[in-house]
Amino acid sequence: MNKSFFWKKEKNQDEYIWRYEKNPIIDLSKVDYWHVFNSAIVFENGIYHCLFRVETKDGCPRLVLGKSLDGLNFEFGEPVEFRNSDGSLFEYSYAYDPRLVKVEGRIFAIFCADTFGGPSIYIAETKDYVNYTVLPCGFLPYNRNGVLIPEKINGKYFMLNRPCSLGHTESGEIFISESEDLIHWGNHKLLMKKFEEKYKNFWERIKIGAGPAPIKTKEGWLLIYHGVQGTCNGWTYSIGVALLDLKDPTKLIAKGSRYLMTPETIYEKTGFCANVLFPCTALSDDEGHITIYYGAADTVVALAFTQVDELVDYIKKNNCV
Ligand code: M1P
Repeated sequence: MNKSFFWKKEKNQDEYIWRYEKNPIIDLSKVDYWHVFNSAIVFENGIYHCLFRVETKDGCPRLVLGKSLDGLNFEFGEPVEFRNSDGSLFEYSYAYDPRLVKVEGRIFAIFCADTFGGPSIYIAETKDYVNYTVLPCGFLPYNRNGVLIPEKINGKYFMLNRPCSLGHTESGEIFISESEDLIHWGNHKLLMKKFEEKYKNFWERIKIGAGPAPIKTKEGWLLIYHGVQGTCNGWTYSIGVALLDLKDPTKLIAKGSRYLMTPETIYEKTGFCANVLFPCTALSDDEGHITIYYGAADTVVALAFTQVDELVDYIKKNNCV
């Protein structure tokens, strides 16, 4: 029998999403990194394969390999040595916020890296979760929060992305772009807006960005994303959910006007960058269980559990589309 990924039903009656009681799952005193947070994980044949977003002790964002048998205790490997298709070393200044997505049997890491003085979206293919070959860059700078829809639709790949500015982007909304070869991207469309006065969704007033690969459900592609609100003490990153049309993911069909989860615990409210929830992974199965791995306060990795039905119900009750 196939082992299932780690998921726990420990919710209170009125909760749509519930945190793992032993969060955070990474003990920074046991790793040689400053922080380990917004990370990508895939569960395959009983093994969790991971690309950790770390900050080294000189403050540089890097992607590091990781592996686990229980989804909680991870073995850290080496920093990823990305290669170009001719075998040469892929040179970049920094890399962060990975997502791992399988599309028709091929495995892709989508991440943000800087090769020309600012961030853009890169795609790298792997067959073993260790060796990664980077495709030619298909997105102009500056762009972040790239994630693929995990299926080709009408022969095309679709990438959610968030054009941005060079620094700590002051504003941003989610676009969707299409490609036949993962290299040439076009037909860019604005998919999802942030705050709109008529909906009073102030929690996402500053900017939004796609999270993990959308999950296929009967109701549509379930998109978990982050939304940012400005305060006197800086920005607060919360988690929201939306549904995209199954046959045409460029169509937003529903979106929650309220956040699903906002920083509440000590490990979310304090850290290197306080009040940040940043989901990069959502494992899901045929029974509708969902385990989200999210970065907390740009410092550690934490887990939250939910179910497809809960999220669809939540979106429908709070829909603002
Ligand atoms: O510090 C909070 C987050 O800021 C950026 O996210 P975004 O581009 O959506 O604003 C990223 O640097 C992210 O890694 C970080 O967690």
